[in-house]
Amino acid sequence: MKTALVLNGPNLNLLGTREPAVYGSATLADVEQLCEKACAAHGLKLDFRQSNHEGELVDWIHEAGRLHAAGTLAGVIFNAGAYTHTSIALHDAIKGTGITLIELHISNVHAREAFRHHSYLSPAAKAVMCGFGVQGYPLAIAGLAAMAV
Ligand code: CA2
Repeated sequence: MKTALVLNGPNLNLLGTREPAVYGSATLADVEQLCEKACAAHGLKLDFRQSNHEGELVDWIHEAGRLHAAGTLAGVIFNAGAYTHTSIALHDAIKGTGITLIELHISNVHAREAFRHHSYLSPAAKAVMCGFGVQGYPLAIAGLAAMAV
């Protein structure tokens, strides 16, 4: 059984506690449950993580690269939060790993402030999903499963 690695970046631990008009009322624990259910439906094993630290996210992408090389990774779903718009380090980490990575955003970043319209991750991602609320996570897992066949 291959692993779907779901990575969440800075401040996503606050999900459900503030800004419900933008991000909804589900907590990150609720999102993990949605992902568990979707992975079970698609025969994948879930590894779900969150970090507020750019370097830790870089380390996790490197780890995903090793799992990919070992043939045990289905892919990565990555909500990098605000690092999406700032991090060349995350771009560099993804590039060249060969992993299937889906960039995900809960909100429609293109309908928000101009500084959210540019992503350093999109050029290194296989696919990009945004604006589906937290339902984007199980939808992205279904997409990952469909790409794997
Ligand atoms: O829409 C998304 O998922 C974002 O990746 C969320 C990031 C934001 O910087 C991106 O532009 C779009 C922010 C994550 C912070 O999440 C919070 C959730 C609830 C309360 C406070 C922050």
